[in-house]
Formats: sequence, structure tokens, C-alpha cells
Amino acid sequence: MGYEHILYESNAAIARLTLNRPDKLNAFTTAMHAEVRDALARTRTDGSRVLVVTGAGRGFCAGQDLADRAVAPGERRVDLGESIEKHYAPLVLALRRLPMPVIAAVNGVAAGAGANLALCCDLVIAARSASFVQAFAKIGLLPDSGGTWTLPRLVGNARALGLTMLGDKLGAAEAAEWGLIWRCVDDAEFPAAVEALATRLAAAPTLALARTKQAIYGAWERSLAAQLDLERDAQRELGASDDYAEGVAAFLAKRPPRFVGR
Ligand code: T3D
Repeated sequence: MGYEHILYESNAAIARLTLNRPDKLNAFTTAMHAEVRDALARTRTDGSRVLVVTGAGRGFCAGQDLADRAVAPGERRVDLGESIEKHYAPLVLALRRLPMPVIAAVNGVAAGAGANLALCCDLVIAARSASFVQAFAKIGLLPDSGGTWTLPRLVGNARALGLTMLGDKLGAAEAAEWGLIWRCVDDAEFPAAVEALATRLAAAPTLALARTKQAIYGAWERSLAAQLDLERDAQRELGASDDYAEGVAAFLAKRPPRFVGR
């Protein structure tokens, strides 16, 4: 599939997916959703061990393209439930289920579903000039793309409700202080910081990281006893992996490990 609205490449185990409608702050259209879905499927088979999601130009993503939602009087309105079911919900689940770490490299404003897309990634690193906007209330919607699930878990109900009911911009530095994101870095250092993070994760024990993310995301739904069972089962699997053997051998030989990702 050729891409018109995104850029995708995978090099040295690092997949880079760039939302590429800079004039519209990389707002989502149906065509862009299809391309992102295709690219996410590719990461599973092209040797990628980490995915970086970012935006072209001055924005990360402004959520749904609202130009596709304007209705003339008497015209049939788009069924937003269908749009969520077909596009946004599968996108969030695909990112969460990807068996590798996913970095959101938030280069600029992330609004609406664009903010919640970033927040569903495993590590969110943002440039200091970037911001997060739960823009939904400003247009009469509730936060989607997992926002009502993710936000209270990340920052608690008080901040989740303030962010969503007011829809004000939250700067990257404050987002990091609140624990909404992993890190905020100065704009000048942002590209190098993203690269260093991606390079490090591409050389990490990928299977162990995949099991770690599954275990942590699922923990909210399980009891401690169930989580201990899950850890036992995953550790049994990981204990038989090449990367575990390599990790132990490297530790004992006092050398850096060379993980292969399985
Ligand atoms: O519909 C469904 O399928 C249900 C799912 C919904 C999910 C959602 O994401 S709903 C929420 C949709 N998003 C928004 O409401 C955000 C709208 N955008 C903004 O509030 C602001 O643009 C920002 C706060 C993100 C940035 O503000 P600012 O001042 O930095 O930039 P700007 O001038 O507003 O935007 C720059 C251009 O991008 C501008 O185009 P122009 O005038 O230069 O031709 C603007 O219209 C365009 N743009 C920004 N966001 C969107 C957009 N165009 C279409 N859709 C957008 N979401």
C-alpha cells in the first residue's frame, strides 16, 4: 500500500510512523486511518523492535479532521459511534497490543483523539513547546480514544476532570510533572532524545518488554493473586528465551548484552 497521509519506514529495527498532514496539524481522515492501520500491521513483520509515532510540521495530531464532520441543514449526520468502532478504538487497541515498545514523540500540539493517541503509547516524550488538549468538550463531545480510561489512571480523577471539562492546553513540562507523560525535553534536544530512546529500545529484550506492557496494562483489571499468576507464567516463558540466556551470560562475563528480541 502506498501512503499519502503518513510516512513509514523501518530501519535497524526502528519503525517510524509520521502523521503527515501538517497543514491540518495531522488531523485524522478515514484515509489516514487506513494507512496507519496498514503501517501498524507492517511493524509486526518487518523486523521492527520499537515503533516511534510522531507528527510532521508543528503539530503532533489534532484528532479527527472536523472538515469531514460539517453538516449542511437537513443532511444526515455521521454516526460517530461507527467512526469510533471502525477507526479510533481499533487504533488504540492495535498500539496497546503491539508486541514492542511504542514511543509517542510529541513534537507539537496533540489535541482531541490526537492527545489520547499519544497517551495510549507506552512512552510519551514531548518537546517543551508541545501541549496536550482534551478539546472534546469544546465541540460537544466526550473524550474518546481511551481518554476517559487513560486519564484518571495517569493523573487521577481531579486532574482528569479538570483537563476534560475545561479543554485547556496543558504544556509538556506540566504534563511531565503531573505524570501524564514520561519526559519533556527542550526543543533543541528533542530529535536526539527521541533517537536515543528509540535506539536503546531497539536493542532491548523485545519479548520481555512486550510481556511487561501486557502485564502492566492488564493489571488494572486483575487481583494481586491473578497478577502474580500472570507474572509466573510470563516469567516461565521469558526464562526459556534467548534473551534471558544472553542477559545472564553477559552479566556474568561483565559485558554488554546483545539481545535479539526473542
Ligand atoms: O468524529 C469522529 O469520528 C469521532 C471522533 C472524534 C475524535 C476527535 O479527535 S474530536 C476532537 C477534534 N479535534 C479538535 O477539536 C481540535 C481542533 N483544533 C484545535 O482546537 C486547534 O487547532 C489546536 C488547539 C489543535 C491548535 O491550535 P492552533 O491555534 O495552534 O492552530 P489552528 O490555527 O487552530 O490550526 C491550524 C490549521 O489546522 C487550521 O487550518 P487553516 O485555517 O490554517 O487552513 C485549522 O483549521 C487546522 N486544524 C486544526 N485542527 C483541525 C484542523 N482542521 C481540521 N480538523 C481539525 N481537528
